[in-house]
Amino acid sequence: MVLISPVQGQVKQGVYVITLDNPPVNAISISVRRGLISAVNDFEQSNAQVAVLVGSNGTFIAGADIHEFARTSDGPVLLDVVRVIENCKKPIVAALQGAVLGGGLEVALACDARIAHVDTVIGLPEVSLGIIPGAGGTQLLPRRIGISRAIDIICGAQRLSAEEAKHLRLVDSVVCSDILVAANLFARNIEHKSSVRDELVPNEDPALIDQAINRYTKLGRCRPAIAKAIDLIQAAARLPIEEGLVLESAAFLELRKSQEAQALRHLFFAEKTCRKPPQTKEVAPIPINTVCVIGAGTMGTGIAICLLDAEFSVMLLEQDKEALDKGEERIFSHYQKQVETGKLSPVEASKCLSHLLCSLNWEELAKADLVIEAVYEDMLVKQDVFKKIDQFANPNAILATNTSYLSVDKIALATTRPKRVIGLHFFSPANVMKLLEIVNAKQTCLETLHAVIAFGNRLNKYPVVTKDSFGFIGNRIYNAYRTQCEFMLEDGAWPEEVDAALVDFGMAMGPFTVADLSGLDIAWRMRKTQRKNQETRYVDILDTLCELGRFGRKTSAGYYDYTNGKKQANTSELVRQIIENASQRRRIKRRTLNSKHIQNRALLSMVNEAALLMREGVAQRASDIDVVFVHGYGFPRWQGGPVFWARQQDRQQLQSDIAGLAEHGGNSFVLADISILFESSP
Ligand code: T1G
Repeated sequence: MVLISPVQGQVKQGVYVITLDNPPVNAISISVRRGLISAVNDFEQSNAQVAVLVGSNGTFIAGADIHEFARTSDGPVLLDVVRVIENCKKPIVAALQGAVLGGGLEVALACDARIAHVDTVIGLPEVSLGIIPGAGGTQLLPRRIGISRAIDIICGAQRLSAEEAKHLRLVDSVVCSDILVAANLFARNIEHKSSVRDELVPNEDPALIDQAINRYTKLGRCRPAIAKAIDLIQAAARLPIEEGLVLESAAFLELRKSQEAQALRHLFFAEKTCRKPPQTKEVAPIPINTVCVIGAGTMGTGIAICLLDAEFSVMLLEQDKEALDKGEERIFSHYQKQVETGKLSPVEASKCLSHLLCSLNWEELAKADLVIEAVYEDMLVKQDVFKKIDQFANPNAILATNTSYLSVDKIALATTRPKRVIGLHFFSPANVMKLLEIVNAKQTCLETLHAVIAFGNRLNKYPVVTKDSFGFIGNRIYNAYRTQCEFMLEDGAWPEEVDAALVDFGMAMGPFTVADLSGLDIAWRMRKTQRKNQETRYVDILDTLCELGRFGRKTSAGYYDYTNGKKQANTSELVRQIIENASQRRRIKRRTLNSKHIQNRALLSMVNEAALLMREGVAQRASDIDVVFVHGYGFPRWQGGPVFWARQQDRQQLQSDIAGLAEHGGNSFVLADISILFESSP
């Protein structure tokens, strides 16, 4: 079998055109590296005096091939390609379009000029993968744009437009026409090489550099790639480029092996995978352009804003005029704030708002392709609303509920079209959180499922499909984790100790701080509707707090006390007494639990529940569970998610540690066989 190189070179009207074709994004794999080196050498031997490097598939180069990072491959590295381009005796012009990211920008900077199509996106986002630019980016970029801007772009993983890049002299010209024609024209007039590597880092005010460093050293913990990038960018000002490149290569190889980089790579692919609909027979698409949101409360208006941002036509429907006016006001003030903070221009904001219709008239429903119900979280209320929706909505419309734990199967039975009913569990604030749980009910048809997955992707969310099961994926795991943390309160820990241990692990907030934030009364109300099984260890600390009217931040008292909205670091004597009474009632002799113990029990409870969800078929893929917990519950990205964390442990030891949870959980604890987390597709 003849392997055709993904890189072809040929002379066209006196210009040597090097075309890179490695779909879908021209990632630089080993065959691309070999092909580029061979094409540049061939160009050098040819009669052509100038070359143009262009990508197929509507893009330049999206970077090194991330699939290759997990293995060491022999053959040339990307820095070898950069050097061959820089040392070529004749000039090479880069024709930029689509994505010019990571190694793609490093290759472009090695060229002698860069012409960019107006729609090009340019950047060095490697820190998002826990690594740093490894083919000269930390040394070339500051030579062209200075230290402080290079720190912003590399440590902030910033993606620049073509015009922004031109402003920084990263591209020589921006065109709206065919990029290859424009680059060829430019190439004919280029007279000599001009390599970025020969430039010196421009002098700049040290205060600007310090400010840039401060902007990123505070950014999140466990970000060794950011710290290393700052060191290397600053080194560019004092070291000859070859010395800087040696340091950069060593750091790149070290970071690439790091647990953080492996975790971030795992998430990169997990996020792509969850966006793909089930691979099945051809499915007739159901176009969604007009969406009706029912309920103008916090969730309803958050969902409406999310839809307006994605340029859907939105109808916000309420049955109560006052509630509708409040909801409309909430949306308008959101866009006003976006303009005040410069996130949107007045024109952009009014364009979004022009797609909004607020109404009390249910007849409007007939225009919607998709109806999203976001009313009070009560089964009877939702079933009534769905009966009404079913009457007014057009026959092809998809009907979705935003329920966070109620049965979508049951809600579907309230309609005459269960095949068109599905769950769309948005997370609050809906216009910010990227997770969208799609609840695929028993009668939901494939067309409906595919349509809402495409809808979720258009909202730029991660649409994770779950079966209809209490708590779906995220709340089910969160409930297990939160229950284990409550056990630890009775066993001897204070809320601030549990919260601190989990924040130390990397969670955005501890469970008791989260509980106070969301309101203890919500969980209290739900607990009262659930049958108590005597076998189950039930911690009633939250109930006692609620009976005292301590609902959390909104009542300035919950697990913690709040003064002027500020949380007191330690729990009060009253709360500690409530906790000690709970321990006494259970005849538990309280003992000190250290941070590691707290972290382990919390994580083990998540892993056990994840395995149960996989066994029950509620989650389709183990990697989906990581996407859910990172994007919905603040699990630290650099730890990869509960499943990724489990896969880093010794499997036998992990299974035995999880079995140990049974001593805390009583007879109701269901022990999972966690092997499924190691077997299922990534
Ligand atoms: N390597 C391998 N595959 C990649 C890839 C990459 N760099 N980028 C994207 N893909 C795949 C992706 O998995 C998906 O595959 C398909 O392309 C479409 O992606 C030495 C070391 C380019 C803006 O971080 O930001 O260079 O699921 O669904 O929405 O210094 O992908 O279809 O099989 O996202 O149009 C630095 C990461 C690498 C860029 C396109 N580069 N990619 O977005 O499509 S490190 C990046 C993106 C590096 C050097 C260092 C986006 C995109 P599949 P997609 P999209």
